[in-house]
Amino acid sequence: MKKDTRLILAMDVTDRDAALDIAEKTSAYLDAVKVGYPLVLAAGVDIISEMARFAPVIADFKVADIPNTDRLILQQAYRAGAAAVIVHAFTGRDSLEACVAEAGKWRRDVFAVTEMSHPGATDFMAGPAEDMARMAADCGVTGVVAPATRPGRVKQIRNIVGELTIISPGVGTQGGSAGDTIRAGADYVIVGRSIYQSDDPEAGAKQMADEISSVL
Ligand code: NUP
Repeated sequence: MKKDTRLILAMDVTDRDAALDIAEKTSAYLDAVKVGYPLVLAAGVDIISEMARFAPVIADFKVADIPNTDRLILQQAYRAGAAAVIVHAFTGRDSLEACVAEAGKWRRDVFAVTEMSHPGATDFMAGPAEDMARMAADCGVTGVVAPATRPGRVKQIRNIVGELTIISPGVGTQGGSAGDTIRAGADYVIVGRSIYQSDDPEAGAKQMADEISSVL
């Protein structure tokens, strides 16, 4: 994944043509586009290769199963053209190792979720998040997902994962700031609604990319 604008667009748009149109218009400002269940369930798995014409695709499937099922899911995501897949870390070491092994076979990336960005993440996930980050780094993931809504936590997770890539959702609509998140140690911010729901997604993406570059 290139490290240019450090902006990843979360494309949770459920209309295939609208999603492709927004991807085309914003691609100059994106290092990657993230697709998840909303778009893939609406448009079919081929949307991954269609999106990949505009930017590398991160498949946000938050994979959380036994090792064999995880492996089969990652295989399908990579076969469909995903450059990276997001998986959960809470399922434990054997599941995560299976994901890392599958990613290695395809020479693609895999990111593990540590602590999520929404308020409910503090109910259960925040407690073991640092242990999950440590385990994920030890298993050999490409990087981790850490919450832009809590830059202090991004900083703590950065201290644990060293040079690994941190991608951070929660900027914009969820309340996080792109500048604060990058300053806290994230490599990329993930932004969805505040770009794709704006009247001018291209201008929104440019503005976000400019905000990021102003703190680099
Ligand atoms: O902790 C997470 N928080 C989060 O928002 C992990 C995620 N993968 N996401 C995803 O990032 C979420 O599912 C959505 O696709 C995107 C954020 O979108 P938005 O809040 O900017 O619209």
